[in-house]
Amino acid sequence: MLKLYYAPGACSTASHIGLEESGARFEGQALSFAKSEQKSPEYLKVNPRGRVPALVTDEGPIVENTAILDYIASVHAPQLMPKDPVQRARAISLMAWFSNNVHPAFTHVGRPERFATDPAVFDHLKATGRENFHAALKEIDGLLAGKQWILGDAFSVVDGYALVFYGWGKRIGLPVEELKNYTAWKDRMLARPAVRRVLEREQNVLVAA
Ligand SMILES: N[C@@H](CCC(=O)N[C@@H](CS)C(=O)NCC(=O)O)C(=O)O
Repeated sequence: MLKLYYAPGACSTASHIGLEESGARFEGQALSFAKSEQKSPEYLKVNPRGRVPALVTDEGPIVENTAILDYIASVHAPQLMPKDPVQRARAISLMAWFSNNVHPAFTHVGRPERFATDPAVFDHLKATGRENFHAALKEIDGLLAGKQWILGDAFSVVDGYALVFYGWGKRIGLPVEELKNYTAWKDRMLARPAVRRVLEREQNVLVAA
């Protein structure tokens, strides 16, 4: 059976939602960052980089949300990725941007020490990261204009990935409610039973009382 390693509220929520939406049977294993479980010798055997998510398959682990989500769709739920090669490339392109730009912008806010050794510049890195992250959320809001789901009419694994950033924006106090398309789409996401199950399991900020 598939086993997903995740940390509640982390970017691994993207893969968690993709799996839950796919209907595939899987075991979820939550790791605690507070206890540094992602750096435990056992977990480093699964992902030597000490990051989540990791999806363990019969053929070994797969890491990186983009790869995990494409794998989930190709093996368990083809309806969750476009079939047309150009549309599929655009879906992967969007996930690559999430992973390479949007996520690292947020990392500057929480972990500036990853980007500079001089503590004197940490506040500057945090402020720049916050600005860049907010700009990315606005870009996602624009991408959602006139669309039901992030790729258009069909829900896909990319939607779960986009939800992570809305929650992170809320967590750091950005005015996410001002992003009208993103907020209306977030409400459509929360109306999906599989998405809700994952957010409740992870006690995500988007469903917290
Ligand atoms: N590009 C990777 C990012 C993985 C990543 O950085 N995960 C973070 C959580 S959002 C993590 O595991 N952090 C633990 C740590 O930095 O110690 C992906 O999309 O899977």
